[in-house]
Amino acid sequence: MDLLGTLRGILAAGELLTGEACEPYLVDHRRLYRGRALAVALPRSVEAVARVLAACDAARVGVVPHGGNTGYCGGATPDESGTQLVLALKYLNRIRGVDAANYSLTAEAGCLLERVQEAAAGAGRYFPLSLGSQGSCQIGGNLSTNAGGVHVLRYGMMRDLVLGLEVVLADGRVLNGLTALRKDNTGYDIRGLFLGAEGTLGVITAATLKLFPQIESTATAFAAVADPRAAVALLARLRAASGDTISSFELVPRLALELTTAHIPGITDPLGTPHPWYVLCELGSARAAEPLEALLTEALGAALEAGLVRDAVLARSGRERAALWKIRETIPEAQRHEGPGLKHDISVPVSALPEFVERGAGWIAAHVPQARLIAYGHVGDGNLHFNLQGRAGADGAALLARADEVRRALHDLAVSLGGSFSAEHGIGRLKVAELERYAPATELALMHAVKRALDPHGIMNPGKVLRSG
Ligand code: 2HG
Ligand code: ZN
Repeated sequence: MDLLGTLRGILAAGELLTGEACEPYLVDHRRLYRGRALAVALPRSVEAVARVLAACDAARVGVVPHGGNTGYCGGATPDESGTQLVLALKYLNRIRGVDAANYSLTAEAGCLLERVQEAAAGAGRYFPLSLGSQGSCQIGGNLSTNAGGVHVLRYGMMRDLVLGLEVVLADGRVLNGLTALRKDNTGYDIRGLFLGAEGTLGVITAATLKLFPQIESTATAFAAVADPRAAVALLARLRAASGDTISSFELVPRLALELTTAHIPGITDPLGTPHPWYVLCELGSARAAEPLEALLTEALGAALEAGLVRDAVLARSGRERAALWKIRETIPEAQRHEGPGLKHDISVPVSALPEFVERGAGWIAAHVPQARLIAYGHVGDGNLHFNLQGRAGADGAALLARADEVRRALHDLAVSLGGSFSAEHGIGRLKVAELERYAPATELALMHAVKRALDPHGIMNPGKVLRSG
C-alpha cells in the first residue's frame, strides 16, 4: 500500500488533509517560505503519532512537525518538493493534570501557551513563559524551539521550565520521560536533546512543566533613558534593589514607540516629551502585601537623581499596566504595518550590550543609510531584536536585497563580543548556514552524530537546524 493509504488506515476522517486543505500549513508566519506537502496529518493520540512516524520512517518520507506556526525561522514549513508530511499537533491538546503540591503540570504538545498559563492559574499556580504570541503558539513549539519571551530574566527559557518529556522517536518508539521530579541524576540528559531541536530528532507529544507561586502583586514602570548604556546601568541597580522580584526589563527605542502609536489603535506616548530610548520594567511577587510600587518608585527616583533616568511613569492600575505592555508587545505588528524590514535576534553578555548597539548602529548608518534601526527587546537577557526598517518612501526590495550582507556584519559583531546569532528564535531553515559558520566544528560534528543516532533515515524535519544529506 502507498503511504497515503497507510495513513488513512491510521487516522480518522478529517485527520488527514490533502490538496487545497493543506494551504494554511504551507506558509510560515513571516511569509519567508512557501512549501508544498504530500498531506497534513492531524493525529489525536500519541499512539497515532507513533504509527504515523513508523510509517513515514519505513517509507523514508520527511515529517515536518507543526505547532501554532508563530516561529521566526521557517522551522514548521515543508520544503518545495511536495513529498513531505506536515504533522500538526493541534488536536493533541489535553492538559493531562496539574499537581499543585508538586508545583507541576502536564500538558500535551498542542495546548496553546495561554491555556497552560490558565490551567496553572486555576490551581493557584503560575506558569511564567510569556510571549506576544501566547494566544496562538503551542507548548510543543515552545519546547521544540526553546522559546524565550519577557520573563527569562527571572525564570529562564523554556528549557529551564521542563521536568519531563514524552517524545515519539523517528521510528515510532515512544520515549516516556514524563517524570515530575526535580532531582533525577540518572545518566545522560536524553530528554534535553529534544528541547530546542525544532522537531529534527523526534516529536514532543507532552511535557511536565514547572510551576511557581502565583504572582499576587506587581509594579510596572516605563522609564526614559538616554541610551542602552544607561538602560544596562539601571538594570544592574534595579536587580540589586529588588532582589529576585524583577521579572522583565525590556528596551524600547523611540522609533518603536512612534510606530506603535501610528499603527496600533489605542496606543499613546505615556510620557509628555519624546526621549531616545525607554525601558519597560516590572517587579512581581507572590506576596500580596509586598510594597513593590514603593520600591520601584524609590529606585527610579534615585536613578533619576543619578542621571540614569530622564523621566518615568508607574502603572497605577491593571489597565495602565496593560497599556504599557501593549506598547512593547505590538512592536513586531507595528513593524509589519510599516513595511519590509530585516530582523536579527542577537545576544551578548548584558555588559557588552551597549558596545554592540553603538558599533552595530554605526555600521548601519555607514553602510545602510536607507534603513532605520529599531533595536528592542530583552535587555535583561542581553538579547536584542536588532531590526532594520526601510525609511518611508524608500525601496523596500532594495533593503531586503542587502539581507545577507547586513546579517553577516551584525552576526560577526555579536560573535566577536562573545554573543550569539540566534538568542531565542532558533535556527529553522533560515539560519542553517549561520549555524555552520559560527558553531564550533566539534559541536557541529556532535550535532550531526546525535541526528544520525536518533533519526538514521533523516526523516525528521529534514533541512532544518542541520543541512540534510
Ligand atoms: C519579540 O520579542 C519577539 O517581540 C519578536 O521575539 C521579535 O519581531 C521580532 O523581531
Ligand atoms: Zn523576543
